[in-house]
Amino acid sequence: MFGEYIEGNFGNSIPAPRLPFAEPHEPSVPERVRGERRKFRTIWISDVHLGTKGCNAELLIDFLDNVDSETMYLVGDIIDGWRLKKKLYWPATHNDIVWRILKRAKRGTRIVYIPGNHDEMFRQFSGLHFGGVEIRRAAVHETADGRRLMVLHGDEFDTIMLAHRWLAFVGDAAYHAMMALNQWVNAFRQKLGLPYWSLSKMAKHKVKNAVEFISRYEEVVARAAAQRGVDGVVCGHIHTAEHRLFPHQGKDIEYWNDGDWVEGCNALVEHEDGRMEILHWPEEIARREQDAAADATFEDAARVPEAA
Ligand SMILES: [Mn+2]
Repeated sequence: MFGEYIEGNFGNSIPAPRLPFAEPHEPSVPERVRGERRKFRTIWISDVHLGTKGCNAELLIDFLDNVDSETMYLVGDIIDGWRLKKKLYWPATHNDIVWRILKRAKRGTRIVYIPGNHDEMFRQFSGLHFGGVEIRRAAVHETADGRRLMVLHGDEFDTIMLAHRWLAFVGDAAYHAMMALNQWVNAFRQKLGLPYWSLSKMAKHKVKNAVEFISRYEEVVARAAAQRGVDGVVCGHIHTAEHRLFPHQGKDIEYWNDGDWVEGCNALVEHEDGRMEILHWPEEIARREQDAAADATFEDAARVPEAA
């Protein structure tokens, strides 16, 4: 399904265009250096939605200033072109994020940008490099322990999901038709002196809430990965960080969603040994602050005997 995007020659390289917001000389929020950055083999982030008020730029700046990796995947919906087309909203902090990403590329991090549906205007540049950022339609990532993971934004499955929704709707219409038929049949049965016959069990199939939708989406994406013969998939798009395993022909297909920077503020990381983990950044900040407070208390306690 994505073969034409994944394989092929991506060796082209042309100079970066001068976008109005790209690469200012200094960011408005200076880079913070708190000792060593947490180093990972790989980092995946997506659904940042720069150019919208929903984007949690401050938390993402904090994240970028505290972590480092050999490779970083930007898994789509980084810039919200849809919203920007309607109204230009571009605060300095959003510029700071672009600055930090380009700076990482310069420092030697391999950056792979896989545009999503909100930044689909960059999809036309697939296969090209801009300022050290490689633009791809999809990618296959190999983990340190040799697992092959398909990386894509995930809107590719919207049509399939819409078909599911249409099927659900047809099911719904059929259900209502059967309920009408049920009434008619029962009126007839009553005349013949037969007992009431119910279709109430059908109601069980009428589950169409968000949880069901997300669960089905995860399954559809994992199945597509299984069909491509890879060990798993990393995507974004539905703003729900998650790790699930789907059994397929005697092995488990990994489903990873790196979440978003609108609500959850999550990132997916791969450690040096190939182990993967979803980071919930607000929790990481809380832990860091607790540790700092504990250290301060310890230092205070250590000072007491000297003072006495
Ligand atoms: Mn999307």
